[in-house]
Amino acid sequence: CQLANTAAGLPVLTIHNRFAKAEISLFGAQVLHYQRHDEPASIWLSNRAVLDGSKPIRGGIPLCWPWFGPAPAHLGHGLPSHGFARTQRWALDGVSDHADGTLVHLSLHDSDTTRALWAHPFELELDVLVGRELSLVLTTRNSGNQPLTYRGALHTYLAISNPDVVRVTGLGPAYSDKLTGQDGQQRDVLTLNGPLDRVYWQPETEVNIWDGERSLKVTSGHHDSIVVWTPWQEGSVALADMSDDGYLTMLCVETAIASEQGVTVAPDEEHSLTTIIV
Ligand code: TA6
Repeated sequence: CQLANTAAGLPVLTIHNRFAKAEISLFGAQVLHYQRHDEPASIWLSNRAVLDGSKPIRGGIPLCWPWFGPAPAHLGHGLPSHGFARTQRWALDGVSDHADGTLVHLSLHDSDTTRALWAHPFELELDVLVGRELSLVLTTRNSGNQPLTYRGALHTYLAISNPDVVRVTGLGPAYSDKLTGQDGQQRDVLTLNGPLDRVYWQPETEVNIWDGERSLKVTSGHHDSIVVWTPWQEGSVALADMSDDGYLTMLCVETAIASEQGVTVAPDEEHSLTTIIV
């Protein structure tokens, strides 16, 4: 593995082992790339992603934490969407080789910067295993003396070949549609034919994304929902860091804690949110 700065100055760890190749940015502890040998990439990165640390990176697996979407109103105004974990510089604590792949350990602790946005003391750890599977474990440890409530997501941008052929199964019936503000029931498999931004509340542990010849599987743990998002054409055009046809090759399937109550972690306790992509 190798740690080097990109041309724009972003510190990126490259892992190349007998299973796969992966890239992880220390800015945001964000997986940017994952590709098993002799297979197309599983993870999508925008060809217009801003890679200089000045804004969140479009694509890969952004870590949304300690809130999902807009900040809860009681925290005040002007806070960044999807929290601040994705725009902090994380520490690289270790890289080790194992029978099933390369394990990368990253961490982020509260600092003056984070406490200005959110008062809680915390220790956040991300373990990424790069093997036949890509596995992420995001552990929230409450290092303060008050209960800590958080929400978040492993906001995975999956690479797809063509949205017209994509079928998603395992999402369960009940969803909230963020575009219409309505709740709905998924009757069948999910197909894509326009912008979609939904929170599925009763997903199965495994969500399968059938993409013509290929399929991807997202296995989640300790979440309360799966979020599915595609901006479609109008959304891609509106995003400066996505090309106008970006929606043709990506679909977000996110292991999330999106409920209003979130997860509350007692002092000295921890909670881990997990996703495995294969
Ligand atoms: O997870 C879906 C979502 O919350 C959408 O509402 C959409 O805005 C997307 O994430 C991207 O958010 P971002 O802040 O990265 O532009």
